[in-house]
Amino acid sequence: MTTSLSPLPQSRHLATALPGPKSALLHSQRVEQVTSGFGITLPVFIDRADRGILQDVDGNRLVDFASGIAVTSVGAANPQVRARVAEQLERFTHTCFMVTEYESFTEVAAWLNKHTPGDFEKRTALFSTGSEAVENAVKIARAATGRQKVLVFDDAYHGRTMLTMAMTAKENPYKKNFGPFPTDVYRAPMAAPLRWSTGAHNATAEALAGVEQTLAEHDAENFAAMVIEPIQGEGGFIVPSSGFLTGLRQIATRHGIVFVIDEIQAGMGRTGALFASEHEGVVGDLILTAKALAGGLPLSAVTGRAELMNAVHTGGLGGTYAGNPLACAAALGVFEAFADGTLLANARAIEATARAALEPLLTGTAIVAEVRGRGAMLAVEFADQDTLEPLPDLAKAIAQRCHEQGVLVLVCGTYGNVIRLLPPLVIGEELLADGLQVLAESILAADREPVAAVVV
Ligand code: PLZ
Repeated sequence: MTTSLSPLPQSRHLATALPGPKSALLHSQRVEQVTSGFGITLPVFIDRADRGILQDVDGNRLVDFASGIAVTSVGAANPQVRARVAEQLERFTHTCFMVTEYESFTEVAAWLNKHTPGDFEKRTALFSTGSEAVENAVKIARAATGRQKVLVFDDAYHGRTMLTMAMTAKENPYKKNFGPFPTDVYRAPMAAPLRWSTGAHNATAEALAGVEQTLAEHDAENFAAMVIEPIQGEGGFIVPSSGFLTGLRQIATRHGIVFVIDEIQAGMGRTGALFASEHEGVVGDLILTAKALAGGLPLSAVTGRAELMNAVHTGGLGGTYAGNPLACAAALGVFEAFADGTLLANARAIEATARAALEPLLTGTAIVAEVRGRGAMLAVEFADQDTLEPLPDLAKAIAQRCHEQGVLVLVCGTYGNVIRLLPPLVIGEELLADGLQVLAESILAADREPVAAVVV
């Protein structure tokens, strides 16, 4: 390793107001050069990142409750990842796995085949982005079954490519103006307990009945794949009510539909188990990983039953950068980081600390409708506690208060009224507590003051 950077202090520090002058200048240059089609959560430019801290070009140190949207779970400068990538960088950057081979591709596949749920023979295909993994899972399911249709769920998020936009539920910003979309995508109810119209206790049974009905209406025997997130990400960190995932598994089996679990956001240790589907003991025929898989380098995977994965004609899967050697090296570093179980324990400890800080707000305020999630994938939903009317402006104002104080949080949810927490699993206890305190105080302040007074 050639780097001589010292570790970043793990404390929040504001050298300037946010954004600082250097960030403001860089942002104005960005506006001149970069498409306005990309949004921005917080317009600060990052100079370095380490464990729970993002340090910007003005010397501000922010608490990272985003992990680049659930990517840098092992830290954005993880030593094992850096060492593996640096070593690979010296040897070669790319050959294209479809042209000549390298061992790390097989090693990543072997790890995924071994560690993903399911006691059957598996094969893995590597790609670069999460959307690509979703698209390829549908290709594989279609080739294996000879069927066309795809079942997805309310509030789902699966990506921004044409097919995955069709599979994603939320119109604005993801789909608006971008149609027409591929056909043969159908949507069924998701067992989301908080807003289930007849009460949370009915969600599993009624949502499963809705799934059966959707399948029946469109000829169940022509569905190739059913694709579900074990905990929904962009849709609002919705944990399906107990029994829903196992019920879906049974329905898929009954109709010969390939059951695809999209663990792109919830997987790779985020929830305190390697895969979120483990909490429900449910096994997919195909399982999708990306994001945290390679600790910040672009890598995604479809892993699943060998007979499905091998049903595609040779040459039918691939991509120039699919399973790029630097990304595979990074993934091997991530696997090393997870090997002793500490990071999974950290995820569970983060949940305990965050719940202790945030659950009192359920009774202490009138605006927190739910604190939910698993492990280090946690969210606070803002809604009127009596009517459940979503409060998106309030969520944004609270996020903004956090940002002004140097705590980076992300908003999500179909109604845009959910603040989600995705800290790196290597965040220190003190920093976590500090960030949570800022969030809790921002929520209390917003509860006391009208939204208009909060937005600066
Ligand atoms: N499936 C469950 O969460 C990506 C999207 C951010 P890509 N989520 C973050 C944004 O606004 O673009 C995601 C996901 C689930 C698929 C994807 C898609 O992964 O790597 O962004 O293509």
